[in-house]
Amino acid sequence: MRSLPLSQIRLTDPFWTNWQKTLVDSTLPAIYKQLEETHRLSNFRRAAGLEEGGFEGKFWFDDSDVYKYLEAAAYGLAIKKSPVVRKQVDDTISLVLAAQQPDGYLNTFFQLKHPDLKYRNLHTMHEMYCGGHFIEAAVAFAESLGEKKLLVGAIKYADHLLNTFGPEKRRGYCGHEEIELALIRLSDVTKQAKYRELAHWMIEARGHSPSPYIEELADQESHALSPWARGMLLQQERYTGEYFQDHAPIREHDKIVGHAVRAMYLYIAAADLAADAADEKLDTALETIWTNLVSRRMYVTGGIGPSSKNEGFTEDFDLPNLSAYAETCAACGLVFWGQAMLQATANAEYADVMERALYNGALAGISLTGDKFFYDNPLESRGTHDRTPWFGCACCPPNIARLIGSLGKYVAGVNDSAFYLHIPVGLDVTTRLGGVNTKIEVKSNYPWSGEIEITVSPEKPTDFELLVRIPDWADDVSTDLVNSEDEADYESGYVRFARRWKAGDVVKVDFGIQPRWVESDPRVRDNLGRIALTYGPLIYAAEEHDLGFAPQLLSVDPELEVEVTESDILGGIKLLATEAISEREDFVEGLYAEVGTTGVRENDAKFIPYYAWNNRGPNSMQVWVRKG
Ligand code: FUB
Ligand code: ZN
Repeated sequence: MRSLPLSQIRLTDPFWTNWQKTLVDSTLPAIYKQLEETHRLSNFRRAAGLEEGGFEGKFWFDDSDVYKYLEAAAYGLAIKKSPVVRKQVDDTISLVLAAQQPDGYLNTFFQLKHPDLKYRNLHTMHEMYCGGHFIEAAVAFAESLGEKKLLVGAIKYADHLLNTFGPEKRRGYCGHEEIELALIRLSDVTKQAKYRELAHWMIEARGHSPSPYIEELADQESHALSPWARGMLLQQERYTGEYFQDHAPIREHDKIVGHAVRAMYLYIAAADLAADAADEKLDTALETIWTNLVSRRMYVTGGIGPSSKNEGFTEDFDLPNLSAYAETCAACGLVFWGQAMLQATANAEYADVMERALYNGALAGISLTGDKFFYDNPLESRGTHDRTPWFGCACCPPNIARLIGSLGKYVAGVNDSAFYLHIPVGLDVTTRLGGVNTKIEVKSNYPWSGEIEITVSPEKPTDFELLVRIPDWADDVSTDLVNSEDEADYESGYVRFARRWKAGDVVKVDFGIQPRWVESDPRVRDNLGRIALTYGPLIYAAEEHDLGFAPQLLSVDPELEVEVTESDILGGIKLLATEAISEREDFVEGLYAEVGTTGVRENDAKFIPYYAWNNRGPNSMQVWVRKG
């Protein structure tokens, strides 16, 4: 199964069309402004010789933010014309190409600051990570807009890599995975196998002892760029490599470890390797890692990587709420990896996770206004968290931007004889099915309503399968193939209609969205005695703004009715409300007293979607509330 080219799919439901409009009108200009103000664009000007000065900025991978912005802008411009974004993008592309060396190398940190140290500190310095994002931006322009200017530079860059690394050349791979998946995308768009081969070789090279990173430590001069890295590389002077997923050859990985974003990006590329070689051992390894992640190490929001220490994974069931790191990039990465696994298997379980991460853990990373961002996404706040316009390490803003822009790639999939609706958003698609040009229109007001209507219009009657995912949370689904006696069957989490279609055939599906309380595996100690409220794909949270007091004081009874009401707050969310008890904060006896001293009162507790929290300023918030 493959995703649809963005030129063939348009999202039409109010929820996502609003986010995509916000992307073009607000997010992209806001990110561009930050790129300029934080010298990220000046670095390119300086490397191009258009301006005097050296590298400015806190991080050696600042270039990657410029590329991720470009990638998001390519998607945005395919959705909506904007002369402002167009001009900013054209200027940026010119700068990037002007900064590239004649031999294809491009990295403003090294060009401006350490020209003699290129590729000598692969473990920390992110050169190929930046290059990977350069390639992804170029591919996005080629695929979404048919513009190849940046692609010419990206090919030159990839050829430079091919001349430097590989089986007969140097054994080297980047400490932050990304180049692998980017080379695969480049292969797809150029139809040149050599880029995919290099990507696959890098995945295979990883995790074998001795790691090239150990040898790099002996290079005093390049090691001086990242003296702190010694502690990450060596534990009691022993190399473990887990942080970079360099701890074992890929087929021996049996759980998710290390830095979360790195892991996601590696396994996206590995899914391609597995599919390419029909490699059962690798399939099994990927399934095992995935299962470990989603059944023991993922927040209910689809956030992943609980710890700020390694920006990544710790132990099974270690999912603290208040200190959750759950980086926005990691949730985006989970959507991306979920899609790669889904395309390889057509198993709806991957789409369940994609949907969870998309509507919750990833989307919480951006404000409703599109110009403020979260880096970490806790499931509880005591009023100290607040989205900001930018970060010193600014990976998250352009990552959520590129996900929103490219959403059409994640919600549906096709092969020659089947159309898959993974996430029931509203959309218009024109594609070839059963050898015939076919229009598919999905009318939907998801996630606020579970009722959708699919109209299928092939140019002439044709046979193909229409598959609609039954979400894991849906327990009362009805389907209706209007004016037909044809039966549907079920396959790997999808309801399937396999038949001859003619223009105007209609399928109606009702996913029966109702508020539902969920609980966790008791081994997640932080959630013991707690429950979380959901509505379709959305995880809800209680915020002090709606309660008038901190949600930590609440206790709710899951047996009581949850009322659903339309609202015009927070962009028109559905509010959920239930009767609840809360402790009064009028404890006057000192710090400790007899049980029963604390008074309680009855409240009407309102809940809002988690993604929409902190849009009315900082305040206390909780996803897992006490069960009373
Ligand atoms: O290192 C590049 C990016 O910055 C990572 O993906 C994020 O976790 C942050 O460290
Ligand atoms: Zn990030």
